[in-house]
Amino acid sequence: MCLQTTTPFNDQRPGTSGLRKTVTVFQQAHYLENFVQSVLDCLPDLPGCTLVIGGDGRYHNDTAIEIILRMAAANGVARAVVGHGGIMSTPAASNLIRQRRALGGFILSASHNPGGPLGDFGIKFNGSNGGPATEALTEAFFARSRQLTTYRILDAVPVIDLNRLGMVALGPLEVEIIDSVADYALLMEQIFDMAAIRRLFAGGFRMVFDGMNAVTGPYAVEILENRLGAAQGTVINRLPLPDFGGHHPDPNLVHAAELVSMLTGPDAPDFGAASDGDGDRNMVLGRDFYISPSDSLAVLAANAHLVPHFAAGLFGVARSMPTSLAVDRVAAALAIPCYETPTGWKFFGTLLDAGRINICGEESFGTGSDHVREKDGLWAVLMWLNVLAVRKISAEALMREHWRDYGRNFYSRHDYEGVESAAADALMAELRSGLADLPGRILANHIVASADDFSYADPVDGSRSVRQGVRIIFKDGARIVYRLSGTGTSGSTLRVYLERYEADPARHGSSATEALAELTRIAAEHGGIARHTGRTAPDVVT
Ligand code: VG1
Ligand code: CO
Repeated sequence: MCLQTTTPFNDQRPGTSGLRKTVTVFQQAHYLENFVQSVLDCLPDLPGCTLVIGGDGRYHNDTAIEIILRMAAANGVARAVVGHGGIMSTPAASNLIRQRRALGGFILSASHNPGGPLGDFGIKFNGSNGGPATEALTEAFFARSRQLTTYRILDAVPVIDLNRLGMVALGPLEVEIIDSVADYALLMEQIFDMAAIRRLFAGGFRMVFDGMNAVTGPYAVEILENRLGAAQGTVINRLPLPDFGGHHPDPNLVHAAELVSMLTGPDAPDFGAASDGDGDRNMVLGRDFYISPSDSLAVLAANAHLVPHFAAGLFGVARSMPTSLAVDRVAAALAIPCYETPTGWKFFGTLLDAGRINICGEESFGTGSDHVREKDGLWAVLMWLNVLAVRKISAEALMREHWRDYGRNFYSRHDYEGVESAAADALMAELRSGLADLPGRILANHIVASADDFSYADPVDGSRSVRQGVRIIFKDGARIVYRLSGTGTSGSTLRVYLERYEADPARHGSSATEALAELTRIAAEHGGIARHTGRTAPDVVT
């Protein structure tokens, strides 16, 4: 046991989803150790507890796990449950924390950020409910990190071989290395109509799942190919690699270009899907047909009762504020509540725990339910497969039918990446200062109904979160939202979210780009995007 002296770092405030920095920052002496000790110091009941530890396999994963294990041992943790090879998807970790009644878990991932020695690394703590630490807790971690002068770590112990399944002792700590795929696959079998999906594949339904050389590959191979009978080779880029094979593991139209091209043309498979670095995101595609995450959330909510886990129906849904209002229309039709939360999965936790909602999602390719406390990429894909198997129609037909019944919320997100932070802050400050004058003003043809900086009071625990994004809501229901990303590691990323409702089925055929062209111009001009950032076009449009 060793009590190591250290000096605090001043930049360890977790963002939207954990602490994310470049690998080089994490490689500084004491950097990871300081953050881990700050987290451990904020946890009650640490002695004798169980912790789950795993990551998305990106560069620095093994080193970080070794450090966390030695620190857990020195801090009185009794048992650590670790994924085979140090690998565990975020939803699988959430499930294990719940199943093992662990005090919580460390998830090592920078999710959709690029990996490798020059890429990003991240660490996040999830609590005993399996969900990301609340904002109050992450603020406590940050406060502790600014005062930390010592940390505890076991020294002079051999390095554990994370590739050997079973139990091994690390000083007083029991380390259990497990195959996290098995537990996760079992959970999925309890939720879905596996027989119906098996029949779908047996009937010739073809799909491609892009693992993006990130964490989901092994889970997808086991569930889709081995248990559901999808053709061998359905899962591409299936091998988790420390640099994700040089790819950017962000499942969107830009970074999953290979999958998009495979889904194009008359001979393309029926269905395509991709997941991100840590397996919590999903993008789904029909043949020649892109499905926006907001639409996916809405259509899955509308058809959830076809899935055994939701056979009794939904009792509530939630979406993050920038996510489109498509799911609100489904909730209204079902006469169930729809909650609007700030961006980030941590805000769904209290609602899920309290049994107020059983499906929720974000526009950023995140969909999930009460089965775990994280968004879950493969779960969303299985939801689609289950619904398609029962409805016996194509993904495109299902979506078009949904628009016909509920109307279509045209939606798009524009990201301006790597903007100079001072410029991005100035843009947001200017937007905030102009909010009071907006209601009643006409921007192009649209009358502003309301404008604010979104704040949220958690209906379960009453905690408040402020400054969660500037929104301008027009009388016709159209919306523009501006916010800065909380997951980047250099400069700032400005996100602009655009949405417009169209009831008329005759107009549902246009592309989101066409339908949102006017709103895009208004957003650029009103935000002074070119003036502040020098950019005339976004880097990524989803
Ligand atoms: C982004 C998304 C947000 C998501 C978060 C973590 O955050 O917008 O919806 O919850 O990433 O997802 P931001 O602050 O960059 O907009 V993941 O898959 O990185 O754990
Ligand atoms: Co992720």
